Amino acid sequence: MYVLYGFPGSRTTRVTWMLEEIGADYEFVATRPHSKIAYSVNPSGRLPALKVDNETIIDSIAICSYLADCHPVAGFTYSPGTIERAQMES
Ligand SMILES: N[C@@H](CCC(=O)N[C@@H](CS)C(=O)NCC(=O)O)C(=O)O
Repeated sequence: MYVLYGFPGSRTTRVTWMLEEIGADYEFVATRPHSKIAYSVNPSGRLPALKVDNETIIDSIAICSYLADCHPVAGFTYSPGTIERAQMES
């Protein structure tokens, strides 16, 4: 299960949208940047952050790319090493 840390009306929405689109099971922890909770998942206190098991991913685009790779059936990315992947990231 994923745990998303962030707040509505911010870059967190990119990740919320992605999680909903791929149909992932996730918990949402609503918190503001630089809160005690925010610093517990990111030393810079910035959000969003996604906890995956005991690891944390920061940066909304890095998180969405990771989710797209982990859920290929959802069709949000192409396989690494393909021309389509390179063109998508261009
Ligand atoms: N590139 C990061 C930027 C993260 C970011 O700056 N988030 C804002 C909220 S939308 C924040 O935490 N601001 C507080 C700060 O910059 O100190 C991402 O896309 O997740």
